[in-house]
Amino acid sequence: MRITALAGGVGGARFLRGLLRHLSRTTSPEHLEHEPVELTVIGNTGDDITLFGLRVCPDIDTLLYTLGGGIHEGQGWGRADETHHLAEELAALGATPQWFTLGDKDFATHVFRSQLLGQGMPLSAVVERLSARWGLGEQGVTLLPMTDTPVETHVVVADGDGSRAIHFQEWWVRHRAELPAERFVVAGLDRAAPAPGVLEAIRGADVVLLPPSNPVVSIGIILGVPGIRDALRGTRAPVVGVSPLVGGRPVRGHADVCLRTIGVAETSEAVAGLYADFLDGWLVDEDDPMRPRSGLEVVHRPLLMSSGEAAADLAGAALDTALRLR
Ligand code: GDP
Ligand code: FO1
Ligand code: CA
Repeated sequence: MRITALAGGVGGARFLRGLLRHLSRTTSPEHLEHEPVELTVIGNTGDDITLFGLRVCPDIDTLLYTLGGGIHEGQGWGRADETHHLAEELAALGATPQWFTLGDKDFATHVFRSQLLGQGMPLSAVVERLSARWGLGEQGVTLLPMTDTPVETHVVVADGDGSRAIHFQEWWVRHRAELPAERFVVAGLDRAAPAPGVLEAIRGADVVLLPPSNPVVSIGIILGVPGIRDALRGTRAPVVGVSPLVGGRPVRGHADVCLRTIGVAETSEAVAGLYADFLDGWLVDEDDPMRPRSGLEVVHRPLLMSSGEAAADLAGAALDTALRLR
């Protein structure tokens, strides 16, 4: 069975780790339900940023570290058991920025990636090398960046009488999304080509899953890569998503601010509306007021991934919904 998922960082990674956990428990000898699964993950690269001359891909790295067992569980991003000698020395030198924390082990990823990119290797090939480091292949997982074209999400913020654009990470991390945002501008997106294998993974999938990733700056950016949305509309696979909102609020992060910025209500129903042209099934929280509608199966489930088991249950419910709709 070929499963394809679109994913941002922490929400996407925890859901997909839950999916792998669900699959391993249902393919144990006593539950031989599923045929072997090939999971292809299409990761957001709009969050990418160049810092200290190094290319940093936060969402891709969060996926690698989470699925590979090296993530800092408390933060949800970065490496477990980190030290910060390099960042401390950079700060002592007066290097900027100092609002983005990079640990020593994490730095090694960025040095390696930047070295290979500098030699002319496309990002997708670099991600393949990093995936080998984290044992993704052994788990049946192929991680693809949405595109090899450098793309960067910027936020246009009010500034006195005018406005200026800052990098998404500066808005999100430094300003905690508290600087009033006018709009998002994604540099390079209109000319970006899907990375090799991306469209094939959507068109050839048996099931497509949308984890509860940020609908604006994670999933929304992936959908903006020319060709990806059309592939989702055209695939024969059922497309099933999970709402990132519980009680009208994101479980973590600032998806509510992102939705307000693009003029979309902070409800699961409105988020489903962003995917209306290809979405077949939608998981919302048990207490969510959203009701079934024609053309969309709405499934109420506990939506909090409060443990590995809860994440596996949620991913299992999304997969079962998709298999029912096949
Ligand atoms: P990011 O790139 O690190 O921001 O991660 P994603 O874009 O993949 O996911 C962020 C979204 O995941 C946020 O909008 C959260 O509301 C959502 N999220 C995080 N944890 C949970 C959870 O346990 N359940 C659900 N339903 N959504 C979650
Ligand atoms: N998020 C933060 O809130 N503060 C940080 O200092 C920070 C550093 C960081 C370093 C590497 C990495 O892969 C991710 C990092 N993140 C940090 C997470 C992050 O970039 C954002 O949460 C997401 O991109 C927002 O979607
Ligand atoms: Ca992100």
